Amino acid sequence: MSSFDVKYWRDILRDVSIPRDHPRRDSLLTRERLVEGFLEGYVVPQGLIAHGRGEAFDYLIGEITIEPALEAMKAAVALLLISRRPVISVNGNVAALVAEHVVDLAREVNALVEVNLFYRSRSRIEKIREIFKRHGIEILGADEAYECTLPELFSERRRVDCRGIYVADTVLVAVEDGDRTEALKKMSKKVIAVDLNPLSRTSLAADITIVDNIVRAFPTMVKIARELKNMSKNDLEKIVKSFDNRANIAKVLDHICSRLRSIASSLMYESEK
Ligand code: PTJ
Repeated sequence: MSSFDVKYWRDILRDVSIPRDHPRRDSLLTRERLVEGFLEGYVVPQGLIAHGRGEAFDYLIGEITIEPALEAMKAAVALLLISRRPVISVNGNVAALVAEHVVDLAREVNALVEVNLFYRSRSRIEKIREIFKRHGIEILGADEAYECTLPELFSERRRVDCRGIYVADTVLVAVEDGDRTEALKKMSKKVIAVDLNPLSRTSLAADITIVDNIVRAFPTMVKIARELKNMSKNDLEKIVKSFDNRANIAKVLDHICSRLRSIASSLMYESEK
C-alpha cells in the first residue's frame, strides 16, 4: 500500500475554491481549516469525524449561539476569573480552529494553556506548541520533565503537566471524549466543557457545559471576559452559584425539540396546501 500522499490532496484543495456566495461557505471554510491541520499532521483523522458529529448537532441547534449557551459562557467566564489556577486544555481540533481566541481568552482570565491529546505523539505536540508560539504564548504539556499522571484514567489523556492541569482548580476542555472530565471531577476540579452534543458524557459530567460550536464560543467568551473582568469577586461568585448545568442542558434540548417541531409543522402545512 502506498503512503498517504499529502501533495496529491493539497493540489486538489488548491484547485477547488469555495464560491463566495455558497450558502454553507463558513461551514466549508471551517472544514478546510481542519483538513489543513490534518495535512500538517497535528489534527488526527478521528478529529475530522468528531467535527462531523459536532456539525450534525450544530445543524439541529440552527448554527447559532443560543441563549442557554450564552448563560453557560457567562458562568464559565465568571468561574475562570475567580479560579486560582485555571487551565485551558487544547487538542488538535482546538488548535486548528480557535488557537488565536484561546490565547486571547487565556490572557483575559489569566489562565494557562496546556496541550492534552487523546492520540498523543511527540510530533503532534511540537506542531501544536509551534502554533501557540506563533500566537505569542508558550503552552504547558510539551515538556516531559514536568509530566504528572491523572489517577483512574488509562488513555494518553492521563499525562498532564504537573504545573498545569494537575494542580488546576478549574479546567476548560473542548471537543473531547468523556473519560477525562470524569477523572478531573474525581480530583475535585471544576470542569467547563465546550461540546455541541448536549448528551455526551463530557457534557453531562461537566460543571458548566457550553453547547455551542467552538468557532463561535471562544470569540464570544473573550468578549464576555472583557465585560466581566472588572466585576467584584462577590458578584462573579453569584453568577457561578446561580448557574444550574442540568437545567441549562434541559433548555438546550427544549430548544432543539421546539425548533424541530416548528420545522415539522411548516413542512406539514406546505404538504397539505
Ligand atoms: O486531538 P486529539 O488526539 O486529542 O483527539 C481529539 C478527538 C476529537 C479525536 C477526540 O477528543 C475524540 O474522539 O472526541 P469525541 O469522542 O469524538 O468527542 C468530541 C465531541 O466534541 C463530540 O461530542 C462532538 O459533538 C463535539 N464537537 C465536535 N466538533 C465540535 C464539537 N463541539 C464544539 N465545537 C465543535 N466544532
